[in-house]
Amino acid sequence: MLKVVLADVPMAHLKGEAVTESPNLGILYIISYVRRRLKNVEFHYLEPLLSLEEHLAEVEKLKPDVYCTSITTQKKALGYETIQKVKQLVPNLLVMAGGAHPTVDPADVREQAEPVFLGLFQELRNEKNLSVEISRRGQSKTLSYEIR
Ligand code: B12
Repeated sequence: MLKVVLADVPMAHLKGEAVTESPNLGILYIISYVRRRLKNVEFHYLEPLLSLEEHLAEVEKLKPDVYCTSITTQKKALGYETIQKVKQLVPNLLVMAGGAHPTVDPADVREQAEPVFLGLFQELRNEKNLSVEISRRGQSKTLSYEIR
């Protein structure tokens, strides 16, 4: 059985606002579409009402094979932070990002993903610090990561 988590960005701090008051329609569409066509896939939906800590605790408990997240541009910083923490928790996890932000700015999402992958390889070689130079739309910058 393939275990798949589809997640909203955890936004417990926005309790009471529209964004935490209903489940993500895009994610529910995906689940109902796939469910009707594929057997042996178990879906778990993580709602926006969870705090980051609750969200991570669910991922740790479920230990999914695939973690999918839906991100808008406005929530991308929290989305990326969540993905990084999820990756640290379950290192072999396949992560997919979709929704409004990856649709309008896929390069930005790739820019976040590539160092994460490189970080995992570096970690395998027991290196403690990682510095990556990224070039995008003619501008370059250096990102530094401490491997924990
Ligand atoms: C309804 C709606 C809301 C509702 C959401 C209701 C709900 N619970 O689902 C509410 C009012 C809560 C809301 C809140 C917000 N929204 Co809104 N919202 C919309 C709206 C009008 C429709 C979205 C929708 O339901 N579409 C139907 C579903 C089926 O499609 P979908 O969500 O796009 O999902 C599909 C794909 O994106 C993809 N997909 C989605 N997630 C994933 C994940 C993976 C892994 C994969 C592979 C694919 C995938 O597959 C889905 C099925 O086909 C859109 C505009 C639009 N016309 O799309 C704006 C829009 C998405 N919202 C937007 C914004 C800015 C916000 C807020 C930041 C507003 C705010 N200041 O609080 C918040 C943030 C929400 C968040 N989760 O971060 C922007 C996003 C812009 C951007 N660049 O990211 C949009 C595009 C409007 C706009 N033009 O500005 N929103």
